[in-house]
Amino acid sequence: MKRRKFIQNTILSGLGLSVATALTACADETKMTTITDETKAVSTGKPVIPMVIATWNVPNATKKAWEVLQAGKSALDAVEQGVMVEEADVNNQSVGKGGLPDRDGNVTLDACIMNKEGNYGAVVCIENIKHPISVARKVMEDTPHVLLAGNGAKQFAIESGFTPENLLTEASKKAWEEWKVKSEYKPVINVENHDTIGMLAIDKNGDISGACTTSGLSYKMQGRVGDSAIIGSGLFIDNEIGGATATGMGEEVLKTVGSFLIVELMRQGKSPQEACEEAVQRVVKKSPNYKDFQVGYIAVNKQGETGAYCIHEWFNYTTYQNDENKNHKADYYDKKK
Ligand code: SD4
Repeated sequence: MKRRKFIQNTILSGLGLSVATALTACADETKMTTITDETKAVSTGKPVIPMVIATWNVPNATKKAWEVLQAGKSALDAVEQGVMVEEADVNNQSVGKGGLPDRDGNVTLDACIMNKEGNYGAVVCIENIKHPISVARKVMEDTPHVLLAGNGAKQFAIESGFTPENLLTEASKKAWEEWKVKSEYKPVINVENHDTIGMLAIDKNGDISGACTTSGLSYKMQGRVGDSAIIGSGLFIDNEIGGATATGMGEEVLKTVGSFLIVELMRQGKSPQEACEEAVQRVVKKSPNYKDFQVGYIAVNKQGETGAYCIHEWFNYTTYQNDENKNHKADYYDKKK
């Protein structure tokens, strides 16, 4: 099933009731590549690198990252430039410019990046900057800190040469205005639509990096920060082992430190697929209301073997590996409907 269908099937919560129409309208048919059958871990026995894996159906982003890797650049460059493609795409209403705003109409973005040395940089609740991932990289490389928030993050970005701009597009403003009619926050959540872009890459040297970028939960409370930019939750990389990244209900990912958990499970010998499944099961076990939200993980180990798993059907992800840019449907937990 295509992302459009996933969106149509989604019963959006009180946090984003009217988003369905907006997201359906914005879904770009040209980007819909074939979603293959549910895939378990790609187990090849021998390293399949370089490679790129990203949450959701983002062939333009994985293609960009792949090209960067083919040019002999680092995995860090690849994931930054890869997710920038989605940040710049105004039709993607969950990331960067065009992201859906918080309940007061502010587009606030979270992003983080992690390199092969285990260094990390992040920005949360940053406004007016189209490429938070690049600001996150600058935090990592140019400051003594790892995480800048809100105005401080924006100020740093401007001082670093980023140009502030309005990120609220007409389409997102319209969706927000429609949502405001009811402004329901009551969490009657079913499966929210999540389009956070988490990307992991392994370069020709076998080194791993990752990036994660989002506008977070639409119509969230002002100041709300999700999992995406928080180390260990939305993203974690250990160059000796592998990496993992998350999409979905950030509060649930945070409570189980999902990406760190997956990397640690791989360290203990689990495959990326087994590790993603166990991390999802951890969420399910801790949250009696797991039927009301989605969490999806992707992971890769040092050999380039991949895994993906989610709670509810229709989370998909994209890999660029073996010269092939491919979308896959992830296997899922809640099969008893
Ligand atoms: C968050 N994990 O802020 C993100 C939401 C998401 O597309 O995946 N949005 O909780």
